[in-house]
Amino acid sequence: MTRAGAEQALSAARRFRLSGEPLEAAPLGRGIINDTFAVRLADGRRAVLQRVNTAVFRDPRAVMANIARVCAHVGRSGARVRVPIPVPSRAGEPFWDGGAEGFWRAAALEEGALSLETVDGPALGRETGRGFGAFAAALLDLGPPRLAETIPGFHDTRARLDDLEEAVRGEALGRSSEAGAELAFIRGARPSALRLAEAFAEGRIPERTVHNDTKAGNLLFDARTREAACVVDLDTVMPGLLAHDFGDMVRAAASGASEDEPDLSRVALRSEVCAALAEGFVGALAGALEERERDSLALGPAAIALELGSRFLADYLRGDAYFKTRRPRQNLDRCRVQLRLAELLFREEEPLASRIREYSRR
Ligand code: GN1
Ligand code: MG
Repeated sequence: MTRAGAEQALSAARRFRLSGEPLEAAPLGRGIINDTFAVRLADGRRAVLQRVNTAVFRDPRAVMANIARVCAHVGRSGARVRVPIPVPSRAGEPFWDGGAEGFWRAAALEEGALSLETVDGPALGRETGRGFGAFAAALLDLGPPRLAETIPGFHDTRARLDDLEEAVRGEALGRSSEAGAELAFIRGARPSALRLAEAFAEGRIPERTVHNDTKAGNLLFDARTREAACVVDLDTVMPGLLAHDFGDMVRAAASGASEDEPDLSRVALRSEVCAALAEGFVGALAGALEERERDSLALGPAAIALELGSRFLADYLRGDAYFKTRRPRQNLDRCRVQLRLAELLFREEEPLASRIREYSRR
């Protein structure tokens, strides 16, 4: 799927009931799936226009139906975190399906809310945990029907690891010779990474409705107070485990390094940031966590890091078809960062588990 440009975003913007005439569009954020733009309007406001990647989200209407239910529910819940306010299309739908021009949606851009891609210390870590925790807490009582699984098996770690093996078997580009050490690490860590999935398969922890993509860039902060303000990028909101949200959040924020850092010596683990993320997350879910679910949280970070590392590697072997890349070997670098993190996060599991127990007694 080729990327949409600013011109396309501008013409899509005209299909929505925005508060003013769209004047100018510019790329926004660092998502590696959808195309996101900020569109300046004649009345001085800005809107967020997004083209949904329909190669990834095969049923974008189901995605939008999930999001509508989740936003309505979180909005009513009194949660101390917001969700985006969608802008309807001229036809009154929560999206504009332009066929070959793409599947688009629009939302008001929150001025004064910032995306802080890196969690720069414990204070922001606590707020990140609190924001995502408050979102998860607000969804604990979302009634039936179950949300659509818009990407089946999204955090099915076993299926993700198996898919990597399939990519290795089907290899046509000769790239796996570059990734011998990575493959060996993933195979060796498989049993440890699968403990979370096993706890779920054996009925020891419940399914919840979760965000599934809790990197810090998907939470907006109040620019003045640095409080968590708004949870965005709700495409993958669907059934899953609290440990997935906790895990993805920690693996994404634990090191201050960027996700494609080629110099692995810069990928360190900041234990105090991990603890702060846990403190915020567990605090926001206070009382709702049963012992076994609480204890499952610490299994999330390393499992998700290994899973994502496998996804990056599988995509690299297949010629970079899924995640957007800007340079050769970017997905291999991304894979290496996640594997380094997985290694560090496995070691952090016990200390983190005991912190979580401590915070949940408060
Ligand atoms: C993708 O869309 P974005 O950039 O927020 C991916 C996540 C990964 C993340 C890694 C639908 O998220 O699972 O954790 O990249 N989303 C999808 O940066 O695959
Ligand atoms: Mg996303």
